[in-house]
Amino acid sequence: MADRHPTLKQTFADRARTAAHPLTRYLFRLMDLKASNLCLSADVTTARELLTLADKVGPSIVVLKTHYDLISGWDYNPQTGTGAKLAALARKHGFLIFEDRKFVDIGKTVQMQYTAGTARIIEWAHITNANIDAGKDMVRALAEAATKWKERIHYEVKTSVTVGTPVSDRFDDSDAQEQAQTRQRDDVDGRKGSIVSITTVTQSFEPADSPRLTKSHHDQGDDAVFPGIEEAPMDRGLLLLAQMSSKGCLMTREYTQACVEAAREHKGFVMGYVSQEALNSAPDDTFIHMTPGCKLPPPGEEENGQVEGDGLGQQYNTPSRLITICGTDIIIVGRGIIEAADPPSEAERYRRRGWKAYLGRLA
Ligand code: BMP
Repeated sequence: MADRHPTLKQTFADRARTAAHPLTRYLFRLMDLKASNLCLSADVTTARELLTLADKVGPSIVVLKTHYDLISGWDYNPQTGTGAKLAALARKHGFLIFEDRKFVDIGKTVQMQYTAGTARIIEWAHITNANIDAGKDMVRALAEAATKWKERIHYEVKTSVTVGTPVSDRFDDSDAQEQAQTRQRDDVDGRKGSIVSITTVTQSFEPADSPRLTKSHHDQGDDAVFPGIEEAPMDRGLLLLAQMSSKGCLMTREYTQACVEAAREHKGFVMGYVSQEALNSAPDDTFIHMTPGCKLPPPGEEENGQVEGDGLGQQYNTPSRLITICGTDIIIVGRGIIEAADPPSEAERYRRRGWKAYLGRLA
């Protein structure tokens, strides 16, 4: 861990003022507002379970992490499907959606996987992540795809097919040349042109988290917006998978360092890391860290006790260790919450422990 980096002693409210990425600034504000540094890894198997869990646990979390490809019955409709419904729940409860897609491929392929295909991840997930084993150009590729997407969602494609004399107030400056040509033709003919046809094709692209989309979920009561903060900005963010929690992970120090360099090169898109420790080391590093492999011993037992792995390579640390010693900002918890008898109250237990550890770190 980058010992004594100033961000380790800063409040989330302070970091909300200094973080480079707009979505990170928003997330820190959300954390401060909800007194939560908890991300739920919603690794359930059906869309129905996912939406129910998100609704029930939503009040305790600031990030909901998905693996859309392990969900059966995922509805791909961009307006009314599972992504749009999750986006509505995210607005209602005040959390961001993080699709744990771990992109790793050449730039062109990851662009397509991110923005197109069946899932259109960029439409509903505020955050996604990448393994940069393929080289850091793919981070630039994803950043460019996100920029294009953001431009496109406010963009209206207008195709105007005109013959004759256009009515001037229907056209903007870009049509001035065409109008001039029409006037020239009028002069040559010595007679007035007439409008034969004006066809305007308007295609609107609506973001999945547009307030207007919530209208389709009125029947579910999910059109509310979490009080105390505005809706999340339209920016999309990337986390770099810099270190993993699994036993025998092959990510070397050099690989992790390459992630740090790629993050610094793309501050406008990279929010931070999925890592096992804080990686901010340069004075102006303002990245956020999210850490999986987190579990509490059962209620009543010592929090700092050892928690066994899952027998399939997953290793666990307690919230206290990850936040206080390793310096992470957000703990990612899956089975620790999902498999509890009462997931919402177990999520609250994790939220309280996580927040206490954060306050302890500040002190
Ligand atoms: P659980 O808390 O149930 O072990 O789940 C951890 C979640 O975090 C899983 O979704 C897994 O894919 C993810 N994850 C991880 O466990 N370790 C990593 O290093 C990176 C991950 O994304």
